[in-house]
Amino acid sequence: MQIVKSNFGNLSDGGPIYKYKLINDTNSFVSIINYGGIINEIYVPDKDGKLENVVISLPNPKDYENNTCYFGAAVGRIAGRISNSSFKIDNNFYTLEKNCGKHSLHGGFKGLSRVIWNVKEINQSDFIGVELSYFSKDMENGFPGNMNIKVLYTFNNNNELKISYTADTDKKTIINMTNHSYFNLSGNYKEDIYSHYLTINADKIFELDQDLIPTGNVLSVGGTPFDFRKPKMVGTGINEDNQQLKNGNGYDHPFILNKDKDTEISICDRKSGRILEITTDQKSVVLYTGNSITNNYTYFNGLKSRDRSALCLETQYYPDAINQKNVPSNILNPGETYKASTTYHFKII
Ligand code: FUC
Repeated sequence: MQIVKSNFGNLSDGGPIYKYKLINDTNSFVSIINYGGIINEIYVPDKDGKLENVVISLPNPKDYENNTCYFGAAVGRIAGRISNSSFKIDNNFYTLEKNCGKHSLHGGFKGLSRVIWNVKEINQSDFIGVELSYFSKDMENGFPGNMNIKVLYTFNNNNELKISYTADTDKKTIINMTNHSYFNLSGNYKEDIYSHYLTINADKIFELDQDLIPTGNVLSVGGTPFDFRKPKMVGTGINEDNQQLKNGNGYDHPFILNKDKDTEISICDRKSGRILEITTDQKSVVLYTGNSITNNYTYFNGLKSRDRSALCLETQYYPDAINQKNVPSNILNPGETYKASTTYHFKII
């Protein structure tokens, strides 16, 4: 296994960006860049051993700078929306940037997905990796607390990519991180994602309003297009006449994981034979079917971007928890360490 560091190009202010390619002994690889902690590419084999890219990948740093899709990024301090861009801890009110109508999305305009991270390469006998670290100042983007934030990406010879997040603070604050990779297992986006079989071990989802903010109600998936408890094609119910799907313009919903199986989320593309199994210590996953990718981007292989060309499975704590009455809030106190991890295991049928 080896790590290959290369120049990935420059940001619009001229700053150089580097790519760290984690290559295992089967030649599968995962590339991470120091801008936004972005996973730039994941090459894993299909059933005939052909290595192809299974995530949306843009060719240079400037493309990532200008995108509003958070392609591949480490998202924080808070993944998803904070309703009305405000929250309260004890008697302190905090106001955030409104970058999604009146709400705050994915940590604000210049959240963790748009900063430069320090990188430490890690070479162990059974895995390789990069540890990204970033010091986020008190009140950066409106969030309290000086925070030391780390994201560790490791890759091994079983094609397991593990992402582990840790953070500490010197003031009561909130944090909820995720990775925003867009998966398409067909390889280089040959096929759309409607024929991917998806399994999510979740009996319930959070109901969302038209702004995609949780209403406080929990809905059972049984008999609805949200039932992925047995493998089902993503396209099967996506166009059903369902108010929740209308609100999201497709799937853009937090599933409450049952937490009674090791692998709670999986996708399978039967044609290529690729399977992705996801295990996480987080309580929920947002399934986002790339409903508003638009045609504004060009992927690494020259293909024009398009809606629904890939899907995200954003493992995380419950969205908008600090403002939701019926879920425990996710306050991090000084002296405590925030910890979250998710493993993406790429396999063949
Ligand atoms: C997901 C969605 C949002 C948004 C963003 C880019 O996390 O929940 O609706 O489009 O990605």
